[in-house]
Amino acid sequence: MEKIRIIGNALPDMPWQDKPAGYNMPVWRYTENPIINRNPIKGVSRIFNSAVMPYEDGYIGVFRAEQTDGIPHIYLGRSKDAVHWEFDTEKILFTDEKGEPFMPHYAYDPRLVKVEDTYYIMWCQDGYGATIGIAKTTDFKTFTRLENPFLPFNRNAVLFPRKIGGNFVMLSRPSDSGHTPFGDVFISESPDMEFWGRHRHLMGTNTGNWWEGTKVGGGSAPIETDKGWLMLYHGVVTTCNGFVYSIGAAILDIDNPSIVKHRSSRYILTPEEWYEERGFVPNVCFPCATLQDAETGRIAIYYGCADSYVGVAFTTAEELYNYILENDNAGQTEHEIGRR
Ligand code: BMA
Repeated sequence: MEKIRIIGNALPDMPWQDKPAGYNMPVWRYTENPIINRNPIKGVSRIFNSAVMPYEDGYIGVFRAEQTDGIPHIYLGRSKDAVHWEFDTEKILFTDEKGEPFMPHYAYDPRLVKVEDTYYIMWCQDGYGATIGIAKTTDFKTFTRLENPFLPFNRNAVLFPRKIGGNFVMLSRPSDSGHTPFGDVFISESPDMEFWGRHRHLMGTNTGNWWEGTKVGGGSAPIETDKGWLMLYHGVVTTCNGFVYSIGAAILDIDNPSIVKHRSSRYILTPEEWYEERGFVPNVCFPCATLQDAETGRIAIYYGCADSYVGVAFTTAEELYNYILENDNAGQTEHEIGRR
């Protein structure tokens, strides 16, 4: 086994279960999945595609909550153990820089990333079609929306957890305004979280891997390691019965993350359990966050299941890194286009 070290904080009390004996996949599910069931809040039918992180003496999260009027918004949740969650009864109210209400018509698939002392929430919203919204908070009481980073149509914005070369760095997936039958991941930089540029192609669907042949999109915030950024993403294939969303993994160059160093030709998790295969949209595993312990290399993946539930799955940095290396097929085009 090749060694790999997570660069970051220890998180000894994060959720964890050991790999079941004889299990032959690199990621294993929490036995108590799903961790959030239907109708979790009055007026909310389903919570899925949501992001969590450590906060104060526990955990905090931003949750995609499908209201019973059919409109998704982002709700705040808190937890002592990152498994049992208590949710606010009202959606997060975003304001503009002056403190005036500034709500998106709808908001879905949030990610939550801390850079320096500020927490950023990114989501998809309406902006003359699907586009990225972004807000910041330092106290989880006031949430100030920033300028939209990208033009429509775009989804799956994922910020890196630190600046690289002095700039903020964010993944996104240009798309259409419908269910998007295509899509590659791009990477962009900003000196100030307002003006975004140096857009680079990161990874596409041209690998020949059937499970991710339709579209790929960023997932959880990349994890810093001594071997590069460990990136989890979703890969989608179109079957005769619709899309199937699996989870893929790659390693990006630490100083120039537009370079894909290694990418697994095989998914690391695909819909198999009832809560992944059955729901509002069947066959969806959609990663939006991880918790990790730099001491042990343990990783807990938080992923949306069938647009209906939140699930947790476990792995370690070493398991994933070695799986990626064993199955590496980072395409030559990715190396060439990324090398700038
Ligand atoms: C995508 C997004 C996700 C969703 C997925 C499957 O386009 O809307 O929120 O999980 O479709 O329905």
